[in-house]
Amino acid sequence: MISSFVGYFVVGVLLLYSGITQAQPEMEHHHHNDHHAMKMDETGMVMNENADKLPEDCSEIRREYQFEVTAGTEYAKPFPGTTFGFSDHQWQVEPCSRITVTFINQDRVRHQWMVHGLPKYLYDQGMFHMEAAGGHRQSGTFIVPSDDRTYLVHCDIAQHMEKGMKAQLVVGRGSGDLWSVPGVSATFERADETMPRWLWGAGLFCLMIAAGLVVVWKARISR
Ligand SMILES: [Cu+2]
Repeated sequence: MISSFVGYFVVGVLLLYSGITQAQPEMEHHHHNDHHAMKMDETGMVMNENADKLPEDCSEIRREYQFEVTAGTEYAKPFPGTTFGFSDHQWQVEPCSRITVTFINQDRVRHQWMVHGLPKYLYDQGMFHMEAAGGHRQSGTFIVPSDDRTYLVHCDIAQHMEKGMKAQLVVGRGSGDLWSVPGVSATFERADETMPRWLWGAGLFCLMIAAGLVVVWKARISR
């Protein structure tokens, strides 16, 4: 009787633990210690801007794009479970394009528009990065390589990506949608989804305690 209770208890703890570990957002750490190709002032910064160096697989600039991206809490409204958002969560471009993004921050807190996975010989740490202080805008240009690829775009400020600031830049046919991009991969129930998983583990844990108490109570009665 006691050993089966211990068994349930261990299973309960394991389930609760797995619920907790799965609820942990994946974190990426970046070290911004390189100061070349960086513009910075009180309105924000632009890092690794590249308007003229061609990726080695491109013979010419195939197309020019100008995007205006607005960041703010109002763009989170269509997506339950999010707090922040971009005015668009997906941009489609041709390979070897030159892209100029004007990033407008409507919130009071600072926000970023950061692309990952670009060639490291052109972009330090493979990223192009803009940050706009609250109420400010930044503008920057970069050139994408020739391969079909989907690049992660996000705001790297703690918890902002998890709260909705995740997007994708699709070059050519792309390489598949990224996970939980609001309005794109339509699985932003993630915030809602992790809650029940937590509650489920916690609920089970309570149930185990209750079962244990019943066992102890019954044992006392039969004494
Ligand atoms: Cu942000």
